[in-house]
Amino acid sequence: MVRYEVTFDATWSAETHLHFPPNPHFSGLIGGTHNDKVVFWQLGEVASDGIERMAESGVKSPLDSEIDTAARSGNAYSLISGGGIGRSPGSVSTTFEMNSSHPLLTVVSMIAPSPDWFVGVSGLRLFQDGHWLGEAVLELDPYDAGTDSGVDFTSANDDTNPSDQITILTDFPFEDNAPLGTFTFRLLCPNPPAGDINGDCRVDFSDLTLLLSNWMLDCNQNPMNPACP
Ligand SMILES: [Ca+2]
Ligand SMILES: [Ca+2]
Ligand SMILES: [Ca+2]
Repeated sequence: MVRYEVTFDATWSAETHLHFPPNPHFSGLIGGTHNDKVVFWQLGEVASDGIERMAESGVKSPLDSEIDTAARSGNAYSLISGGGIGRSPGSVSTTFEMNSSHPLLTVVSMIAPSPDWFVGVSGLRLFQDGHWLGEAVLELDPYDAGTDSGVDFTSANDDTNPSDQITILTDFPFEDNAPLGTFTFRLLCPNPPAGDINGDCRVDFSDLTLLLSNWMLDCNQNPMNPACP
């Protein structure tokens, strides 16, 4: 089992986007860690009830129940549930646990106010080639859940029935094609093994490279070397 921290840095602002609503915010982070036998949402597919409710109202239920159901069948491991961003631009972090039989991660947040727009990631793999990624940074595009037909941030509710596919929003009001922020996933390593110089919880050639780059370094002779204080 390992622990990761996710930081949602929202950059969405009047500087990054031509159309920017009053009271810009993001709903609380919600998602889970899982294996490849389960998908909670996907571009080109129809949204689940949980994704519809999250994208339209910013609520965590019933998406949390969908993740819980997957956990009871062994396909999900942990729930990711964090705070929102009360005003964009802004930032929020939370931590969660994963294991190597559940190497994927899904997490979402509603763009607010909006009809059914959200940011998120689906099935991001953090365990690759036998080891955990020390850090992963993802740019966040705006997605349309396909469950409400409103076209502007504060459009009245207009249920899309039957639902359309989930798509990337590239037209009004996101025709700038600028990301709304980033998710940064960072492996937490409270007890690093001896020799783990870059703090990714394992000792390998990248640590050796750092060690050799500083080998016999004399900071009196080379005070400008980045390894010197
Ligand atoms: Ca829509
Ligand atoms: Ca709807
Ligand atoms: Ca290391």
